[in-house]
Amino acid sequence: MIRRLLLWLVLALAIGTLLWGAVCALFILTRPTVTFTPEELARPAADLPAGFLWGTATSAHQIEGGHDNDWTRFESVPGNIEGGDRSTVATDHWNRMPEDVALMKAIGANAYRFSIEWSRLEPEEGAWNESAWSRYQDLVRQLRDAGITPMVTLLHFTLPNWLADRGGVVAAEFPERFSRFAAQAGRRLGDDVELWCTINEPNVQMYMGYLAGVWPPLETSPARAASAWVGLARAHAGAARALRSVDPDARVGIALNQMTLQPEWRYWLPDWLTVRLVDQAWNWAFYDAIRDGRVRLRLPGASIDETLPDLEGSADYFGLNYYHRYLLHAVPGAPQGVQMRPGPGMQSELGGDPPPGDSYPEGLLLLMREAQKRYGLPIYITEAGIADDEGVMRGPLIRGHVEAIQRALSEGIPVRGYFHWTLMDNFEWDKGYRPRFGLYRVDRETLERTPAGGATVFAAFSPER
Ligand code: IFM
Repeated sequence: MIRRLLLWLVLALAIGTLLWGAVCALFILTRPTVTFTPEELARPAADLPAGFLWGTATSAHQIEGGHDNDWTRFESVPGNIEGGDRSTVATDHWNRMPEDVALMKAIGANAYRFSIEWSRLEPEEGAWNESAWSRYQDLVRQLRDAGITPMVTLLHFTLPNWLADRGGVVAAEFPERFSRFAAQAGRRLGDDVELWCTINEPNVQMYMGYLAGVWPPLETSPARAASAWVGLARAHAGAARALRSVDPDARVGIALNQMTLQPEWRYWLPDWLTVRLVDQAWNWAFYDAIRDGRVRLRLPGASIDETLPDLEGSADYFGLNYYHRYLLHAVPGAPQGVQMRPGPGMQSELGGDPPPGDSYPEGLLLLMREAQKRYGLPIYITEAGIADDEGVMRGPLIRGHVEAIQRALSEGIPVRGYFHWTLMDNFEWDKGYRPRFGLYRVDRETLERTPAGGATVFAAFSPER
């Protein structure tokens, strides 16, 4: 009797182990990893194809100075920004545009992604600031004269105060007001601008402002986060329609923050399931909604399933902002049930608690493959970079990104451009000026720009060299 029981027990254990192994193998096989060897990273990259956009990315609030918007109000509250830093002057780019265009040219950039500041252009509802519009028109002309293709972002986190006061991105009127702004931009800049990015990182704006509660409007409500998501999705759809109707050549997309997510324990099913859930919500839900015309998002504490026909087909390209890899571990009781930690790669100096993920250039290839599988759209890497004060990690990082791009191209994935974040050190939101992401180092006293570590590597890969 006992022997029989033991036999059954062993059998059950063996079958259980087999099943467990099969399920883990299924997850592992459906999410392959990739590692670039030191030799691959050291080899001189083959030339990027003709027409490949090789540039830098910035945002208005982080570099221009002289703003009056929801963020400047937020910055005025002690404790909101590390070191008490303010964006008042930023890098004074507003007054140094020709100098900064020359900096781009000097490192071989042939493209530039920047944002136009809504609060400057429409400081009061419906009142357009003509001189600010002409400053941007001028910038676009300077870029074109220098052989630099512009990509214009319409919303990069900051909102005019009049809109923030009425609820910001969750206000019912937000999508319509934003579409009107997009139409103005298309009319005024469309002759020289083809590439548009409606919104930068809607997933970050939703998470930081409405779930983590560390950016304006400092909320921590899943229900409000879900409304913010829908508001941003509607606003994107409206802006895409507006741009396409005033400028038939417009090519429109949205830049999503994407992360490589891996299980902390490779043979632990709950970690794989956590990876699945977070990956879908963070990396794919927004563009899936654009593909399907239906917003589906599951957050801990709220979920959305809403049909938005206008969204369908509202992107001509996939915009990918890439910085971090995280290892995820399912921990009941942890915030949102997940513990996140960086992998073993280069560590960004962005700081924070928990610390940001590590830099893992291979992840860029994995994300491009998945995006290609899901959407089949041309891909622009709309941002990628690292906070690196000494400038020793930036060069290797760029090499890794180029390797990822070359491999993607060789697999037939239509990668069309790479915008390194960022041209020069700038105002890094709640972290102030401490993290240095720039290909140019900015002296905080004199605002003088000098090439930083990584600038020569960036220049060496330029298709213009
Ligand atoms: O500085 C930010 C940018 O505004 C959005 N993407 C990430 C960058 C680095 O943290």
